[in-house]
Amino acid sequence: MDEHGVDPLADEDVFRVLGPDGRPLPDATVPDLSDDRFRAIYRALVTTRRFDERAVSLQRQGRIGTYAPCAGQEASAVGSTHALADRDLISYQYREHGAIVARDLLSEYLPYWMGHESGTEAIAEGNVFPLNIGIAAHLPHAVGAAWAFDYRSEDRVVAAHFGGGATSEGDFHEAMNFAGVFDTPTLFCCHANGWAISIPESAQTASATFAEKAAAYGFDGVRVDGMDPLASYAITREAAERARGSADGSEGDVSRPTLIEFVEYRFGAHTTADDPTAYRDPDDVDPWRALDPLDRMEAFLRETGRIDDEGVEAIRDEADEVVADAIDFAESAEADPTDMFDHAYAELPPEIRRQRDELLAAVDEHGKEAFLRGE
Ligand SMILES: Cc1ncc(C[n+]2csc(CCOP(=O)(O)OP(=O)(O)O)c2C)c(N)n1
Repeated sequence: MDEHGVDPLADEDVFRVLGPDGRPLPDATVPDLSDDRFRAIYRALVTTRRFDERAVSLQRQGRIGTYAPCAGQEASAVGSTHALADRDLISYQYREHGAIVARDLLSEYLPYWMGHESGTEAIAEGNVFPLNIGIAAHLPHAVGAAWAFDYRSEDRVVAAHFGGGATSEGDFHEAMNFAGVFDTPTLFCCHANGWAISIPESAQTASATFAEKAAAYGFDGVRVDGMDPLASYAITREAAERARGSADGSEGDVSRPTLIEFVEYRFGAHTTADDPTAYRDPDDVDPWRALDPLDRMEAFLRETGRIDDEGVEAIRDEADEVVADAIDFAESAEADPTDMFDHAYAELPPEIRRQRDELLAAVDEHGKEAFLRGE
């Protein structure tokens, strides 16, 4: 181990490809990917981290709303998304920004955090459901979408992301039960990041692991080092094959869901409205920094001759550029106060229509600018 000390997952039964130092473990199988794909995973990790740093800074400047940082959790979102096909659907909570980066949707997405509903509308084009703040409320919808894919014989799976705290919600259990009974092609991606705001995992569940909850619903639960991008890739790939019903290629295979517990750690605050020093010692974070996914992936690429100083520099520059472009794009988005009525209903219910008409009349009277925040 390095200067940070003991590997926090040393005694945990988690699937890993890379050791904490980024070297493949002696008995691990490194996923069979092209050099470009390995570098693309690294690029997405670096871009996600850069986005995260800039997003927190933008919030502090009043340029975006409340934001949920993801530093430390990039590998699970990026690695799992690389293991899916583009046609597969992603339904996420609010912290798995790496999935959006891996789908190359950052510019389309960022406007959401600036209050533009167009942000969530645009990512739908890339097969990503809108983010979900009502904890676990997206899970029955994700299972419903997976069921629909199965019903229509479409070869598509759904990766549904959520935190450990979400497993205490009824929606989680209903979704898991339905998926188990009806064999929906769903990957339940549980991000065990240590906390649900200020509640530690030890106070969240009496189960030894989140993964073992899957047994109650009759399907597999697996635990993986969620700060290892290649392990996150491999385990998701396997789960996606099982969901497609082609795990071992044998005829008659049925599609099965999987619960994947990504064991990881949230380095930063729950959101920009949170102060983690109120409930945890800053020193608690340190051991987890030794598992930083960016360092491990960079070390892996260097060790295997897939990248050098110049390559790393180029990827960092590219990440800065992608994020800067996304911010420019988002800040140039035209705001319309009536947007908030547009995307929830195909047809507005009478009461909502009345509210919209009232707003339109007020906009007519006072001008649009009166309803938009000034610079
Ligand atoms: C139904 C519901 N209850 C409570 C909240 C308030 N809340 C927002 S985030 C959060 C914690 C969620 O923790 P977890 O699912 O572990 O995800 P994490 O934030 O750690 O990524 C809570 C309780 C909410 N958004 N929705």
